Amino acid sequence: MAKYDERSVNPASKEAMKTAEDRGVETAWDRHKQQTPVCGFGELGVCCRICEMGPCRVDPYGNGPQKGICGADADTIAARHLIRQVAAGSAAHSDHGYDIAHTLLLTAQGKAEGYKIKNPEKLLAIAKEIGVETKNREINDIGVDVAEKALDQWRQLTGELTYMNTRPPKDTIDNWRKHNLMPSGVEHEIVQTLHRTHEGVDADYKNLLMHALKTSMSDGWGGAMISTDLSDVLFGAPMPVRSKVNLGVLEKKQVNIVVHGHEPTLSEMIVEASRDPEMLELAKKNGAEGIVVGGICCTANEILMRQGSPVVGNFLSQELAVATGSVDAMVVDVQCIMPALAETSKKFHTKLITTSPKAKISGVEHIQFDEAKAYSIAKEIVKRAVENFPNRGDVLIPASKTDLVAGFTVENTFWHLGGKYRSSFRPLNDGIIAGRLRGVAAVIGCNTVKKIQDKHHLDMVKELLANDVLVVQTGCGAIACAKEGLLIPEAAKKYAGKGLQEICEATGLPPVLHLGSCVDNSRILVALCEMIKEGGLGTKLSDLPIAGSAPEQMCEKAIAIGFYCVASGAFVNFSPAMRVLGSENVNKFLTEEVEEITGGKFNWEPDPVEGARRMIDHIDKNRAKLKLRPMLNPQPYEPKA
Ligand code: NFS
Ligand code: SF4
Repeated sequence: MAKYDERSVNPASKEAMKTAEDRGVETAWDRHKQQTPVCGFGELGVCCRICEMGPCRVDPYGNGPQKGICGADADTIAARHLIRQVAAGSAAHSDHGYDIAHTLLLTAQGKAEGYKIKNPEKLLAIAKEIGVETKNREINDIGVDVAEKALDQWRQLTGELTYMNTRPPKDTIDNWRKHNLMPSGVEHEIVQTLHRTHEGVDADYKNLLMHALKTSMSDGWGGAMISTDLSDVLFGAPMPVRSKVNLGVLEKKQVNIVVHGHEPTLSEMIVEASRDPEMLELAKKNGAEGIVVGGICCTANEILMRQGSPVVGNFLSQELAVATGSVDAMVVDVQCIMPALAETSKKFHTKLITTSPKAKISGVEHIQFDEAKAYSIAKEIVKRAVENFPNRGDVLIPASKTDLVAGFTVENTFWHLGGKYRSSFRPLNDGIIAGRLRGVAAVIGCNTVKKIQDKHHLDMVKELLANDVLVVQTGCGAIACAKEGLLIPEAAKKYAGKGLQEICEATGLPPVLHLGSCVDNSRILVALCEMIKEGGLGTKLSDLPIAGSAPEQMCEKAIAIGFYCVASGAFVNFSPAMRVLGSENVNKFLTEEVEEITGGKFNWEPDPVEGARRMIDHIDKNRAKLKLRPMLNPQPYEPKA
């Protein structure tokens, strides 16, 4: 197994890698190797292919051309490329949010089969917040108006996003207004990004990057936040739930359906269909003892949070799951789905099924999902999986699976922290003010073949915990730490500093809180707003002793998240670094100058422990500014004076 040490720290992953290799299955790690050596110009962000006169490149060492054919320099080229990535990431989260809002609309109109508004309390709260009349009205009528108003956030061309007015502290809003960081509408900013980055438009890197910050806000405080809120309305608010994670959740004697992708609209229905007595009967007839629906990537987080469904793995485990030979159907919708799955699943009996009109793969069976007939379609998909069970060949499932607790939200977490009768953020703020907790860190994001799978999440989180930093997680990072057993209350004793340990003991919370999928990073933004509201930790989001990181980031969505966190005032350690190192100016803006504007900035530290320490440095800096008392207990990491 040592051979796979450079690919993953997870024993089950390594076991499945060996199985894959023995079975002649190529994985992302193999293809990564085939891609080396990588193009240096691309890596440094100084390659431009925006117009048809190019591609052009700038020599970052000053020996070759310093400008493209049109005269664009390294700053313009790097900034332009990056802000398109921000727009693409924002579009991905926001389009997901749009689908959720649209599903709410259809549901409230009675046009969506199988869905209902499971959380009317949250709907009412949102209605009040965004100015929808609630008095003496049917819940579905309110639902229609809330959905329409939400959809307006995409269509709107003037004004400001609603949540950016209702949720953050006033000083933060004032600062955003001063710097023109309030988006008018989700789609408008993305359209403008594409215009500005067209050949011969914006050639001022600062102007470009400021627009990237603004565009990303339409994700964090717009599309993603609406997605989270309306998912809670439709599918119910998550509550703390125990489940299991890792390849070992796949069952030898049961039908295994893996749902992979992002939107809960489909996966929720598949979970429901898998519990249908008719389907369970069919499973028995086909020789299976039951039906497992397990998730990969963020769709896993969605059904974990709300249904307690087991998690098969994170991004880099998708091919490994198929290689076990035990997946009867892999059902995918949008985002983070490797096209390679088509070839891998052909080597086994696995039925790969695409479901979104936006995401097909050549040669792969497509069963189009439609909200109007959601339950029937979900049942049809489950049926295909069940009927495929007898076609299995050799099955080799790694035994490993780990316990986890997930399902934390702004509403329920701090209800916990406050004890049963004191639902508030007071205990969290008090813990920080008293020096029991050093601060809060969000460690989020993906896996990438450029890093050893999960290692950077784990090393970073452990360093933070040891230093009394409460960690919140989403996405594939949360799955990484879940596999290691960090998401159970017992982990506090093993990994947390004394102060954090005491808090975990008193509340029964794990030291690492799983807050959901990547769109649920919006929950973190809302939690920060609540911390300011509670008092004692400053008046702006950027005053808080908090920090963020994506230590194994790989996609445009992660870049967009990084941007809205920095725009919202957070220090963000992001690795691998964005492709801007070929432009000194762009790099300097992102890692230094932007702090003057938003109070947040990027840092590219690749070493996870050092990255954690830079986050702690920032937390300490803000603690000092707030004149908080020194930490109660000795800390393993003390910054050099
Ligand atoms: Ni987030 Fe979630 Fe995972 Fe990265 Fe992909 S699944 S939306 S993008 S890889 S964390
Ligand atoms: Fe080259 Fe300018 Fe065209 Fe980019 S936009 S490909 S730098 S000519």
